[in-house]
Amino acid sequence: MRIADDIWHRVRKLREAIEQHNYNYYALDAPTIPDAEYDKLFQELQELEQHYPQLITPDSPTQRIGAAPLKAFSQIVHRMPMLSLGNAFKAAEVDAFDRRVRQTLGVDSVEYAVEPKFDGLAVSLCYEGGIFITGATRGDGYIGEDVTLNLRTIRSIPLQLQADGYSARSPVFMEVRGEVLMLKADFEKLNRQQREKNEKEFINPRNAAAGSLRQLDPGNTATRRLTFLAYGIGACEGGNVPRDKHSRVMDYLASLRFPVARERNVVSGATALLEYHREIEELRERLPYDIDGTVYKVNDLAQQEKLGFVSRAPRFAVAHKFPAQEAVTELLGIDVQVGRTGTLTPVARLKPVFVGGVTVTNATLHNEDEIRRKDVMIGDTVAVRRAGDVIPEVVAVQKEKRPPHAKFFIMPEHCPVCGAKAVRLPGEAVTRCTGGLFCPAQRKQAILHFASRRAMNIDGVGHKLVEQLVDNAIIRTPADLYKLGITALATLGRMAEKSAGNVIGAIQKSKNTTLARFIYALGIRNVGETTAKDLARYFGALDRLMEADAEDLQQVPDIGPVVAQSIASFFAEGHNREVIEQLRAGGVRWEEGAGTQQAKADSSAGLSRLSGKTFVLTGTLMNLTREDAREKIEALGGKVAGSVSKRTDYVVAGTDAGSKYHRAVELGIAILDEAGLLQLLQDSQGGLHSTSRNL
Ligand code: JCF
Repeated sequence: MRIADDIWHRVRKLREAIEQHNYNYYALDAPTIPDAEYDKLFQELQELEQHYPQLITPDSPTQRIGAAPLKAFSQIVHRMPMLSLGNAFKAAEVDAFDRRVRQTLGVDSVEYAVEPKFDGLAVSLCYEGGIFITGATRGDGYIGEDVTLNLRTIRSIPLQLQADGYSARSPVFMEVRGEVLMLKADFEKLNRQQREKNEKEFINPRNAAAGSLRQLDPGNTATRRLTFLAYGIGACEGGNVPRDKHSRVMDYLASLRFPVARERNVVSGATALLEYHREIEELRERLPYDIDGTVYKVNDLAQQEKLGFVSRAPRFAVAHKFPAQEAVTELLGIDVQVGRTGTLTPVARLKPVFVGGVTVTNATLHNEDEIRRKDVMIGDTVAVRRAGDVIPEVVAVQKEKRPPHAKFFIMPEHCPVCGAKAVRLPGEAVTRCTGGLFCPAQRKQAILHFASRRAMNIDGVGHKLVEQLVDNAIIRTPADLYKLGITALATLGRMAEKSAGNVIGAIQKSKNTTLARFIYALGIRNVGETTAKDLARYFGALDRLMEADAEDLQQVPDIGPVVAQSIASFFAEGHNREVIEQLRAGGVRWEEGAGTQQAKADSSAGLSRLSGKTFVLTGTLMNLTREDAREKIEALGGKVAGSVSKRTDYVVAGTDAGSKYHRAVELGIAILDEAGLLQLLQDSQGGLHSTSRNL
């Protein structure tokens, strides 16, 4: 059958477009169309090829998947061996490397091509006449496994080289060297899927990539999204491959559309190498893929040749490794720690182990379910991970090393600090101490939260002070803060009278607050800042909030059954009510209003002037901060928006008001100055107080 020219043309266009999008997505990390659009193009091509199978060519993007499973991998001999790199861990080792290089070359300073060291699997891709023919794992460096079919499923690997300026002269033969890896985001996604299918999760992206690349059925590989990053060229014949600098070889690979590290650079001297290493370590967590160090290569290829090789590693390159983020050690015991809302967290007590650059003796086990999922027992040999500033965690157990005396961990039925009953609610992963503010551990956390900046904002009441105040039985509850005198503080010894005075001053100052801040400061489980604001706006007064049952609470916009229940339970607790009473008696105060709940009922009578009104604040106010103004408006049922529109009711303009002011004038919206706002607030409040029933 003769195929019409326009179909041929369409197929070619689709293939070009799809490969372009593959490149944009995988190599440049800058997709230009949504995934759904890409899928449409792909589907159209698949349909055309189904209809006209004679159009199918091996380099069609649809042919990346689709080969039958293999029985075993065959072997491929690398034309040029795949070397390993010598390692350096310390600055002194990097200095020594640079010194040796300079001495051998007889020069004062050496230029290095530098890049992050990818934590993946090394592979070699063979191109003949610009077409991807075979690909192999590193194997023993001389002979690897033929994983061509799996590599073809990796969309960042060009099937056909087509670079501007080079395409006419693709090398007759070329081995492209690089690493196959799984992006962190794809790894998280894969493990989520594994969890849902009740299948084993992968320990890290590297293992996931290795497992995926070595699938005998390429269909399996295709379902796991892998990425390729090139780092060099092996054997090569013909073409116009740069022969002077490694950095230019990398530019050449990039021009052939191979993904290469964006962070690659050229620097001179050992100091610059170490500086680069620090920069990359700083960047590490934010990179989309795992790295385990940096690679330094003498940039000049003639100098590389002069330096040559020792055994199987080049003398012209070195891998500067980060301290390992995972280490294996022994799990000596499991302690249980208590958090602010009573969360009991099992913490592994470990035989000290050096990991991520520090000695670690504790690591979190998260919760009971995680312990079961990983099948952790006391006495086990475990892998511990410490990445960046994240809390170290136990990631896996080496079950084959489990001793016969290994002990099963059972979550305690009582809080280890206060002895109150510990419960695990249905559907929740965490076990909680029910001791509430009677529990010293919860009490400390609760007081710290109460004093924190976004709550009561008490300067100077930090971790150490609270620890001392509670341990010495000077305070028990947040309310006790308001009974503190300078003498009591001074007895702690660590504080000069002046700073004790400052702390007392800050405590006194915090007495003037808002209802929203106060509700947030109480530290009710599931009640963050936003929910606290919603509650304050809706109820307008603390008593009304305290009297509300779970059903009433669900009437508040955005509050569901779970949050409603935790609020109701909090206020049902006599101890909590007592502390609130003491806080009020101690002088903590805020402005109250009818709230939107009341306002709704009152609005027909025109009593609430702010409920449902939208304000925009602009410029600098003299007596109020913007945050104060917002809180006051919200306390009376108003809303504060960020930009002026037709729906804006008032624009509050301070000094230096800019475009928002002009926009308000344009739209004919009411403009208030600060005095006008205060007047409006006062009027609205007065009106409500005189008519509100529950105050
Ligand atoms: O992971 C890398 N970025 C990397 C690994 C870079 C290189 O230039 C390498 C490598 C492994 C071996 N060069 C060799 C010879």
